[in-house]
Amino acid sequence: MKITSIEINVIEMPLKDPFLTHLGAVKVREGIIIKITNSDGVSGFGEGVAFSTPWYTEETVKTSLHMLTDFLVPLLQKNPIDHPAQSSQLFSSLRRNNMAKAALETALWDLYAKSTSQPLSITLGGTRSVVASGVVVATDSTTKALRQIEQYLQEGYQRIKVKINPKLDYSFLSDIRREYPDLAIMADANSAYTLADMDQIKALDDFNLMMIEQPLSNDDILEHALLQKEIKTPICLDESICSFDDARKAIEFGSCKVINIKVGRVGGLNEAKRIHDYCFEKGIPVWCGGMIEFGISRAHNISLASLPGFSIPGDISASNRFWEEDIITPEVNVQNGSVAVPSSPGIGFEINEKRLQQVLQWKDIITF
Ligand code: OSB
Ligand code: MG
Repeated sequence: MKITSIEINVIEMPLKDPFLTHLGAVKVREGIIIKITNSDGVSGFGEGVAFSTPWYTEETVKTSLHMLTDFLVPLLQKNPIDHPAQSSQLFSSLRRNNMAKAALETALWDLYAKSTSQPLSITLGGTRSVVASGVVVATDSTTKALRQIEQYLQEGYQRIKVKINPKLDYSFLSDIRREYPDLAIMADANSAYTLADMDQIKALDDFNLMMIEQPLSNDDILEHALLQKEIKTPICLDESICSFDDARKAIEFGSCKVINIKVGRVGGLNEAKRIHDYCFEKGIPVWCGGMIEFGISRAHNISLASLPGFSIPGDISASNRFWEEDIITPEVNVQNGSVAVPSSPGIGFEINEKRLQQVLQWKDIITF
């Protein structure tokens, strides 16, 4: 892979509606779009999914830029690679900063797939031509949640995830269950509970949830195992799983029955695939998590979710779930509850240059 330049773009776009969790509201999304070009003039794209503030993980847009410009890009300049998997090896000499690493690594995968004229899904070992779509409702109002669920079901989404916390759980979920007795619902707590809330969490077994996502601390594996022994609802881990080893330990300890794989959180597609392969072998279902992302990360998620172990609809929603206009063309669309996996080389979507320029805040080009 003879790299000639790496372009780093910082963009910013307002969400159509604020995204509310117990940790705060996201109203405007900043993000990083990476473009890596090779000596044949082929470009691969990646997206940095850290937020402006460290509310979900410790990374931010600024820490990502620091890691990219001061460490990760220089590592690639000094160490030419032949395959994207070698970049995860290279980046492992730097601790964590997984979203910054994934921004570059995913761009290398797109570039590699394009330079071998293969769809990224095939390069990764994908087997599906469509992936099932799910969507997230993130509001603290039951009325709004019911209205949004109705709209999303009309749009065809196959499952709904709702954000919960100790002040918004039992009666919120029973109102939703009453309206939709058969709906595939999962609840995401984003670490809002502790083991002291055991009885309150146990009560949620009443709602036949597909799973409860990350009820306990963001960095915990042990206490989730204690909790899983006490509740019927399967636990899904999100924040706690930042690497293959985290996934292996969580499964060995019985801390979860499902894993949400996010490419950014685990440092790239190579690690995401390793986690997928391990879970597939162990019979642990996985699904692809969302990050309120723009089209580039959305596209990488679609290719990843085409792997056989992604047996549960992920946070794979249409571009119009969050954005008036996305930065890719065509936009991601949901049809009959699914998104088509592209069959053209790489991620299978082009950059919408006009839209990118409209939302661009800052840009740097590093030549090799
Ligand atoms: O906890 O899964 C989460 C969005 C941003 C940060 C964390 C989470 C989320 C979501 C996914 O819930 C929303 C989406 O992009 O579909
Ligand atoms: Mg989550």
